[in-house]
Amino acid sequence: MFAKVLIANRGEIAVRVIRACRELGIGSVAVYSELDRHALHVRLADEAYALGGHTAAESYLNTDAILDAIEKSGADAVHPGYGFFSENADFARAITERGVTFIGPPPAAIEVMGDKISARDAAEKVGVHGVPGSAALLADASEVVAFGDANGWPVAIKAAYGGGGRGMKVVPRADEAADALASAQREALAYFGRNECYVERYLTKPRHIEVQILADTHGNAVYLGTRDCSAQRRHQKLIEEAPAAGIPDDIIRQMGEAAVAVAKGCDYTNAGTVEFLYEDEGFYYLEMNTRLQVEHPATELVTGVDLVEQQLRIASGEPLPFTQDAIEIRGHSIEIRINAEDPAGGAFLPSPGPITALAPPDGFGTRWDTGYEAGDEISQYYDNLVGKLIVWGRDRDVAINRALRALGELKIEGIATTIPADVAILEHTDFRANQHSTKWVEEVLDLSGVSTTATTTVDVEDPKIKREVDVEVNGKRFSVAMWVPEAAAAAPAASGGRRRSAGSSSSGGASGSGDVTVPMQGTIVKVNVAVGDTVEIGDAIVVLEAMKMENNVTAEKAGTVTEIRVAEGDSVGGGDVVAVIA
Ligand code: MV4
Repeated sequence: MFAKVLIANRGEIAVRVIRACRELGIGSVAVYSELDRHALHVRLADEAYALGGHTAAESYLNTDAILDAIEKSGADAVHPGYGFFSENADFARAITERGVTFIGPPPAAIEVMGDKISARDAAEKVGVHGVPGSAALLADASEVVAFGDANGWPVAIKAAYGGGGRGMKVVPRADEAADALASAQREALAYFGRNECYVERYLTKPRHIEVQILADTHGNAVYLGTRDCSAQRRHQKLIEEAPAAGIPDDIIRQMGEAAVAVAKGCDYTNAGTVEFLYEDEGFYYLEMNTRLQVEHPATELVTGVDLVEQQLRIASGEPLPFTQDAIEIRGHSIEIRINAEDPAGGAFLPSPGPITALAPPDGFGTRWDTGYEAGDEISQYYDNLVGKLIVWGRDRDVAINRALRALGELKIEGIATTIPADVAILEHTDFRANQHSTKWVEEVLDLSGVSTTATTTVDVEDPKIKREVDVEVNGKRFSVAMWVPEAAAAAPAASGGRRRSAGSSSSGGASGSGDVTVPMQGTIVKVNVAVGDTVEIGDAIVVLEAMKMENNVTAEKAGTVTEIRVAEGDSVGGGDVVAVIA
């Protein structure tokens, strides 16, 4: 087993890995950006090293700074968490070359699954199929028409080299095929640099089901049941559950065996997830995620398997301690993601800022995974996941009731959160009846009037709080405890300039800023408006892709668009003004 693991990540997942290391007697090494100097993962780790920088690119994605921290700490393995370097084969190779273990799959497996065409081929090779479609790339719209006439409408045109949610066009009828193909090819070229597209049947009410797998370096691989992640909007998951409910046992077994076959087919090791679409007792391979996922605790609660412990054991060469027949799914779990976003009637406006109060829920079957405590700040520069509430119940109804009970206890002040939207989903009869699909949150769930107003109460008495003051010696952090007035402790970092994004704080006001700013660095993938357009509060002005997710950047003010400062494909930094509304 490793002596010391460096966690190349931040927030709740860094905390999750540090805890697993501690339980196994492994030393933990945190790394941190300027903004995270006092973050919970830094406070909990045995050692911590500064990366410098504010944005993800300057810190957690700075290969040289991370390699330097590995060297200084003497860590013998690196856990990448999710996001950042977790699916970066070059990073995995770079550390492996230095004799340090990457706690994840082999780089070659990351590469196979990182490309949509090779990932599909890898699954086909072992008899696991995607949605039925034409194998060939499309040369002409007549091929779309022929496919639809032969297999039924609607059909979906997808970008061959695409990924995420982009580039898919739904074609309801033959006479829309030509326009749809042209549009899909244009988008594919703009997003992915290649215009090749293919066609497949369009599933109108699919569920997003994923299978967790573990594979060791001795040729053993198992599946640990399913998760249903259908409750999502714009490809951001809101609530996940395990197991996926209402799927016949024999189909669950077939999906599990298919997932294991895909993993074995690409010589996969460590933890991974195979994603499927499920409709009418059919399941169709989508892709494989070659990392530990945000929603992994849902699986842990119904299997009793500590997935991070198994990741560490597998990476250090141990064989899996159980076989497939020993894995039993007990009861039901639900994970609720709590993000620093105001649901704002469905707009989901980012709400970074200091957390002034945080009281986590507790009780039977209740788990709270977070990277923050009261007094910490949610930065606009990183993913705004505040924490995950994961509950277990003996069945799905019990778990839903427990989730609602625990959400009622959870108190978060200072920032707006997605809790009201999570409650709206859990309370909805469609969700309770397991009638929802991947389109349900966006097309059926009514979030009008659902919003949190950010509470910005500051304690007037200004009590003294414990504050750790850091000293860095050669970039290594040492901390000293001090009792200081809260206001001083909460003072923001001096540098940085643009600190607050529009759309983040002053929630709900009728006269928000006319400057439309992006909340974090990323790429503009869509500009929805033109100069002269009239917009309402909450209208999506541009779509920003950041950390593999698409985010609507919305108007804070109603009026006329007088300026657009970006084009599709532009890179932007957190706080940049992308449009002006007068
Ligand atoms: C589909 C589909 C229906 N039919 N393919 C969207 C993202 C991409 N990775 C796959 N996606 C879909 N492909 C066919 N033939 C519906 C979706 C889809 C979806 C899939 C998974 C999770 C959420 C989704 C939300 C909307 C659409």
